[in-house]
Amino acid sequence: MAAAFNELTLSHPCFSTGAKSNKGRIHLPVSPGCNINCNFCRRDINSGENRPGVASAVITPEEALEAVRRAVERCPGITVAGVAGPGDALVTPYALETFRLVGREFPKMIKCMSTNGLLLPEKAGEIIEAGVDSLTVTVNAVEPGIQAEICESVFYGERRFFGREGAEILIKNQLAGIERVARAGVTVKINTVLIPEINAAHIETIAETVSRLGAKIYNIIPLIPQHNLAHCSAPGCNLINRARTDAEKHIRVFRHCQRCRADAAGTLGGEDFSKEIYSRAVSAENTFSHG
Ligand code: CLF
Ligand code: SF4
Repeated sequence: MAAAFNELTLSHPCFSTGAKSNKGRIHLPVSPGCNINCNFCRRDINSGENRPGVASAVITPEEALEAVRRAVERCPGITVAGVAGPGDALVTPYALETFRLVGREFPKMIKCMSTNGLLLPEKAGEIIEAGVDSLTVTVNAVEPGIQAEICESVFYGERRFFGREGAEILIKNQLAGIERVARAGVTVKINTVLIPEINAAHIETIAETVSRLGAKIYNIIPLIPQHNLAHCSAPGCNLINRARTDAEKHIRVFRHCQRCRADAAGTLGGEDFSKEIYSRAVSAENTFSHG
């Protein structure tokens, strides 16, 4: 049985809506590939950048289990084992395999998965069966015209779909998948990358839509302009606050996002000890893609 939302607000650092939680998470970088092309995404394997989509290496589910063992020993406050990239968690079977392994050895550990949601409808049963407690879906638009400006193409059913056609498939699958897993009792969080020139006026519509489908909490991640959206601006505090206020009319809003790497370990904003777990040197360049 997945942990209930109220329980997660006390024990999961990305679900606490009030003061910053003193609980921590370890990200297990087991998911190498992705099936969509977000215009702001620049996945990479390196040690120096502090942002989503980056890990020092991709590891196997067995190595991930070993990483959880080391993390719990190093920091007993680690309550969450998360898979957030560097690619999409549902493209390969490794994330779900990892959760099965972790769940057997650490039954109290919260299992947290992040996905773009393209494969959510067909993988929902497996996600529920693997005991995933919290699922983050990155929804950057619910209007195909807006999504087409954010996501260049979608690879689905052995074909690549571009622009509006791909956006329609992605949105349809995200929304159907969110509803299905939320109904099964999995706590759903939504991430939206806030892009001032593209989706800033659309945040309230996204929040209202996902809340209606059962999502419990919403996280607005400010764009770091890079890759094909390098010409866009990083949102300032006023715009971020306005977007949060718009969203909050419909759904609870999480405000402490650290735009984590895919192999982050520790408490949010606290010391990151992933270098001890994954043997890499960290020099925190703060750039970004998704979360
Ligand atoms: Fe990781 Fe994401 Fe789970 Fe948290 S992060 S998979 S929900 S355990 Fe958290 Fe990091 Fe922000 Fe993500 S601060 S990028 S929202
Ligand atoms: Fe894939 Fe996430 Fe990058 Fe988008 S941001 S292309 S979903 S890895």
